[in-house]
Amino acid sequence: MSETLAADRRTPFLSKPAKLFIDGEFVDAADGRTFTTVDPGTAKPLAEVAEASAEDVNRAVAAARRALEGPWSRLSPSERGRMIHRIGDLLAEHAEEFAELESLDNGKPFSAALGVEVPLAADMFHYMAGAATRLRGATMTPSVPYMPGKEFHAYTLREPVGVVGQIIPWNVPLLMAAWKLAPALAAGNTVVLKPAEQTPLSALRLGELLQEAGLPAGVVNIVPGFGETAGAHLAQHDGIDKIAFTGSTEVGKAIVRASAGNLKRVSLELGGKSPNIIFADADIDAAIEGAALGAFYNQGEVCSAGSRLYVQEAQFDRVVEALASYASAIEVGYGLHPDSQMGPLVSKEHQDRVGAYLELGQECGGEVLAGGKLMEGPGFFVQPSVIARPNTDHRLVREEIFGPVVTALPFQDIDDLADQANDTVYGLAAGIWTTDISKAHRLAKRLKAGTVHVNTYHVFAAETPFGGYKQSGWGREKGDEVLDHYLETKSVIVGL
Ligand code: TXE
Repeated sequence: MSETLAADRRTPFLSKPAKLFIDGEFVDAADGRTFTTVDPGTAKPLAEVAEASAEDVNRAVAAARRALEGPWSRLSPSERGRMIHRIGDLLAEHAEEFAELESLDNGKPFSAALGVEVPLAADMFHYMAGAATRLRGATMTPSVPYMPGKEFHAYTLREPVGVVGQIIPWNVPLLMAAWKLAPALAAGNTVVLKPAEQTPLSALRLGELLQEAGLPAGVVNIVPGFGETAGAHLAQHDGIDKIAFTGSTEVGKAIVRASAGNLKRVSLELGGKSPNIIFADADIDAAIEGAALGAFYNQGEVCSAGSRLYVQEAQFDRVVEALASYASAIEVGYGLHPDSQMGPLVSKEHQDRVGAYLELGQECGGEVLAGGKLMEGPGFFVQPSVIARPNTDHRLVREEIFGPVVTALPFQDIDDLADQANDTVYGLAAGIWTTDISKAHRLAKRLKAGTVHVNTYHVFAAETPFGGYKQSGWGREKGDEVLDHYLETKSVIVGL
């Protein structure tokens, strides 16, 4: 696990102080405080970052309010759309630099950031640029029974919700920023964005690109800081009209409580424990690849990870043995090392959390077929792990682990499977592998999940709405649905 990429090849962004981005300027925290982020591949300090306090959040909210009522509201939708498109272009132009920052800050392989996440982030801005000019209301001819003989014409206006607070996690930091910012801007809102304390760097570098794209000062403000301070203050702030959150279900519930003060609008994208289901009639080799991708992409630190694998009994042994071999062959290493296929987990704290789950592997009633242990440091590495036939009510099967750990269970038929697959408090995603089209569609309908993949997994295109049933959240990100979270509807009724 040698560390590569010499310091002199690193982005110059890392040699500058990482400051808050408020009202179009990079500034120190009001109280001068900073915090240290850690490179999870080496456990060494990576950057010193200004730490937003409540006072800084207040400044950011005030700047966003001024921008909302100022030049931003006077731009035409097409001018706004062009700026958003330009952000996508700039991201694509700086793809390598962003991939490097993501890898250093989060630990993920550079190749995944460069090949998957930065392009998806750029795409999200490109897609939403078009949405800015497609925000449409409707027209109606109301019938009013208590005003006989009167005629009316009515129409709806779609207007920005206002000042939006956005709180994002550390697993795919840049993409989460893009999923949040692009629709909010397309709909004409202004934003205060709080990146996760573990991974603030790509959002701050994105702040520079926002300036370069010509976004007026205060339209987007970026306030790195901690959840209990900056995040909690944003969630309860009376100056915030809407809060969008991605993170744990537990904190999602805290956001709902905190938002009650001014009844701000809330959208939540929370945890998951998604079933990936392989029928005996599937293209088994493709399904094994899909099971591995679903379980191990991004070290398993994906809310929609296919962390519960269900395989029809006749193919169970073949699939889990192949998956175990796949897991054992994964090259786990430093994110910037060209051979690395899986990086470290994001932090020591998270490695300990996943390690505690792995210890349960011995007492879950099943068999650990691959991995099952933490790896030697200094970084926060974990073995990709496959656990076959655990007890179905064991914590390993029921709780979100958010690491490279998959449980595999057999099933007999579609009825037994649908019940097992839906037996969870979550409902974010699912996968179905079969060559029987009717079975795929029938099951897709029965699964209680916001995204169902058929003969594929982890497709995150900008067009498809993403979000959860049950405790996986409220509302949808991406697609056209996300715009509803960022727009109010006003009915205008005219007596003729
Ligand atoms: O998440 P948190 P953590 C799940 C996953 C993981 C677990 C814990 O299971 O193991 O959550 O991770 C901010 N008010 N997911 O503790 O705390 C915080 O600063 C306002 C799933 O890192 O939810 C960060 O910006 N904000 C998930 C963001 O919330 C608060 C992605 C997420 O952190 C806050 C991440 C508060 N009181 C973890 N407390 C997914 N759905 O993708 C924290 N934050």
